[in-house]
Amino acid sequence: MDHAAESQRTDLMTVTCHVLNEQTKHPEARGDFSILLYHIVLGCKFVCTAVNKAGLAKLIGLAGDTNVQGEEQKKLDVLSNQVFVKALISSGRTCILVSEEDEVATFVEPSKRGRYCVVFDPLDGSSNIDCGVSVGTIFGIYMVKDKDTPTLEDVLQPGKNLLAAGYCMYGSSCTLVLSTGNGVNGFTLDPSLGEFILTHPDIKVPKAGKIYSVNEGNAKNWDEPTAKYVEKCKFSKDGSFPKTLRYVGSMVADVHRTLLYGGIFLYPADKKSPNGKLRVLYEIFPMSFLVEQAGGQAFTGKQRALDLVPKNLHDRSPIFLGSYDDIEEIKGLYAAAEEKEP
Ligand code: FDP
Repeated sequence: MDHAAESQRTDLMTVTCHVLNEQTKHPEARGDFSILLYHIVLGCKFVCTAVNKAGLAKLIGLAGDTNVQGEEQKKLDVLSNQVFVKALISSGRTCILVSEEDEVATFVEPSKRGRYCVVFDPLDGSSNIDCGVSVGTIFGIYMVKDKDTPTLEDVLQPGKNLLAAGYCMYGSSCTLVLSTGNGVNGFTLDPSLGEFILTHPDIKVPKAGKIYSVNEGNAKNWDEPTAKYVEKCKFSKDGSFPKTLRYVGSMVADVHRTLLYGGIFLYPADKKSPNGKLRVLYEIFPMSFLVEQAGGQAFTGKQRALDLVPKNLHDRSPIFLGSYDDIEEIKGLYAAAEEKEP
């Protein structure tokens, strides 16, 4: 990239303009989807500001502390959830909300109802907040079948039915990555403008990668295909270089790196957690949607991740996602293990 030329660019494309441009490709569109995304972006900006201040919490009384007025302050994940729930309901375009923070789904009251269901994790990776590691918001959007009679079936849909998905990473910069089913684009928040600017158009995950990303502390409980794969990453027998290990432990950061640099992110099943750790609806589906839209693959160990049909809102599944070729390899190992089974 020619950085000198980039710094002189004046044709800045904001995420709002980008979404409106996309809308013009659908003459029947009424702008509801653009309004919904505008509210999601607003929630992301709010959470970004809150996360940036997290390090000052002890000093100025944020997150779980008592402020100068003696009021109890909310923890960042609780605060983020409330911000998103309010932003989504006030868009007037949502019908059902499923949040990682809430045990049950929120059915929006009829007077504020719209056609969209949003599944989201308002602050994923929040165990990393106190040490300043990147965290993020993950979201997916479905269309309700009948907005007058919404049911849980409207959100217990396979990931392949998602209309859009994205995440916002609160890291060294604040980055929004979005797909409306027509490729993947990345936007970086310009804090002086308060706008997300298109900085990573048409993201494509490299076909093969040199990085593997997994919590190796769980290795003693892995199944054979996962163990074999990771062994191969380190001690390849075909003369290829060993892969590099990178694991932040914050899904948004690990998936973001995988999208940009390629490689594989794994959160497999293990003996202690036979369904893995990550949640299907608001972690696995949106990330798998983005990875597929960027030319990669997402696999559960048994099937394409986006074909899963969740039974419950907070279901979990093992997940392997990333570069096309790397996922082919792990698929091969699982297929071989299945053939061996009596
Ligand atoms: P966290 O527990 O910090 O909220 O699902 C949540 C998540 O983080 C993911 O963001 C991350 O990929 C994963 O858990 C990390 O799990 P391990 O600590 O078991 O590696």
